[in-house]
Amino acid sequence: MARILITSAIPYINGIKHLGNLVGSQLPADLYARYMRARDHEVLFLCATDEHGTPAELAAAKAGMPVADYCAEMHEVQTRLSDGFRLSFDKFGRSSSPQNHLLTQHFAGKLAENGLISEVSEKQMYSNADGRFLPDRYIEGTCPNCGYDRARGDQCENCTKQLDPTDLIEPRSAISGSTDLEVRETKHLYLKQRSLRGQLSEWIDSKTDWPVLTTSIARKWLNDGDGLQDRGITRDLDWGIPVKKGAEDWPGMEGKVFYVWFDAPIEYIACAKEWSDARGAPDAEWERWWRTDKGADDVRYVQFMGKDNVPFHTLSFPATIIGSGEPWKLVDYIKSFNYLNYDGGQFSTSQGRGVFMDQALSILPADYWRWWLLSHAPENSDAEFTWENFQASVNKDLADVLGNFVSRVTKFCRSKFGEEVPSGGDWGAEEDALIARLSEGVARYEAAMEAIEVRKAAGELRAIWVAGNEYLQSAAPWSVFKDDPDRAAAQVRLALNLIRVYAVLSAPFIPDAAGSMLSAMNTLDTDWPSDMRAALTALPPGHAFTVPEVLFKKIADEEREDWQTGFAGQR
Ligand code: B3M
Ligand code: ZN
Repeated sequence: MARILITSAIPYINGIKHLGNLVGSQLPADLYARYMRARDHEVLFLCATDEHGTPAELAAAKAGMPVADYCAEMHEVQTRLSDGFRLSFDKFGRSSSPQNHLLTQHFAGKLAENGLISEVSEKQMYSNADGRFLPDRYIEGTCPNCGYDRARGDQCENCTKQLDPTDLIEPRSAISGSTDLEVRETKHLYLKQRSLRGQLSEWIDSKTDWPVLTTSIARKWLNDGDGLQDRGITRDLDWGIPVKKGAEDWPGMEGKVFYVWFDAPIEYIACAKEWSDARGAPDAEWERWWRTDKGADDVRYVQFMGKDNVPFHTLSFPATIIGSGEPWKLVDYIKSFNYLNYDGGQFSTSQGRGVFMDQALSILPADYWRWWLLSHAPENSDAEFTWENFQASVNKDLADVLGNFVSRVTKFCRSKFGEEVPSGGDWGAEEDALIARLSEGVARYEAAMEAIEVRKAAGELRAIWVAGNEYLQSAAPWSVFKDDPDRAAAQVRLALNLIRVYAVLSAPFIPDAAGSMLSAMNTLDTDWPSDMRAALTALPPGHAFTVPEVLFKKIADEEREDWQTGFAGQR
């Protein structure tokens, strides 16, 4: 039995996530966590909301709420939706937690002690009307390049030119619209990542088994242009983790907070402490997952994220960990994803384009979405959600293949033998062939899951479902029954047992349907079918079962068309 620490990138607090966000980190992380638990490994699966930075401030302002209240409310909303999608986090924490405040300040203190922090004076726009410094994207004005009058201080959206706020003609505050701006001196902390370049590069080079998507992004940032840059880790904002050196004040840093990307990954650690603190457990509980001097050297740590988050996880966060000089666990494997597009364009939170988590659950149960998203995960390239494809997969894979198998077998048995596993008859060559095929299929499924090849795993699982259907079709107990009821009983006995096996194998993808299958089969036996022949005798003759409700209903054309038009506009 191994110990596996799993984290998903922590979603921003500013609103409900869309299905593209979900499939890029949380959902595949959940698949892996559920699979590893099913294989009897000890798993700690963590996620949280990412609550600091300008997006949180802006969203709170838009909602007309104090930012702390806004975050508390949105954390509840996101918790409810993760539960709805059956994301099986051991802890869904908050980057604004007291645990993260202390730990982030602790890391900053250690980095400073190790000479890895420099203080840099910068000139930044200050808004007298707003009484605050304005981050680049809070400043708007006219683009000097194309004349667009709503260019932002970091970039012109119209001509894509990268800008400095001082380039803008007639700059104004994006918060109040005030033009009463002045340039003021302000001091910020920089993490000297450049001096860690050698160590980071060696570490990345040692990761020969990582997906190319992950390592190519890391190498690009290590080697491109001037290479790894030192990175500003503080901001002039109100909301965030106050800049301190461990428990001590940091002279000159009063009123400043850490940059959101500095504290967000540290939340992976703080979240483990939130998890053990919530149960009143001692620190040793979470430290055995995170401190290599306290047992975490046997932990395998796997992170899940979208490709845009890779630089922060391959360079910035490791720089924090390595630079601290303390024995914290470094990630062992990073699984990253491309983007999921929506019906000929991109999913977009700001434009409300696509299907969002709350909307998805309001039209269909979680398993339908889980199955489609995971079986179409954007692994080797970007993928696209279309309603036609969604309808086709649900109807074919879930309703026609898996659902139909369960319903045919249980109904047939009820009508001929009653609602218990029938006795009599023997298995022959056909069953031997099926058992061999299933065993090979399960071996391939396991290999894909171990390698976190999500689409491939879905394909192998589907093939295992198909094998059962094909067996049933050719064994045809409904015809055999007339001349040889004993033989039909042996076939049905196998098929009923196969429902339990399907529930166990499918649970990581479709946990609710798996639960319904197990309860219809009236069993709590979730043993992994490592020996297929034995697994197919787990429910003995005489074992009672019930015919379940329809597991998956088909999506009708009219329904699909309604959703298609309903979701065409903005949210
Ligand atoms: N919140 C970005 C995102 O949700 C960011 C991830 C943080 S992971 C430490 O894509
Ligand atoms: Zn422009």
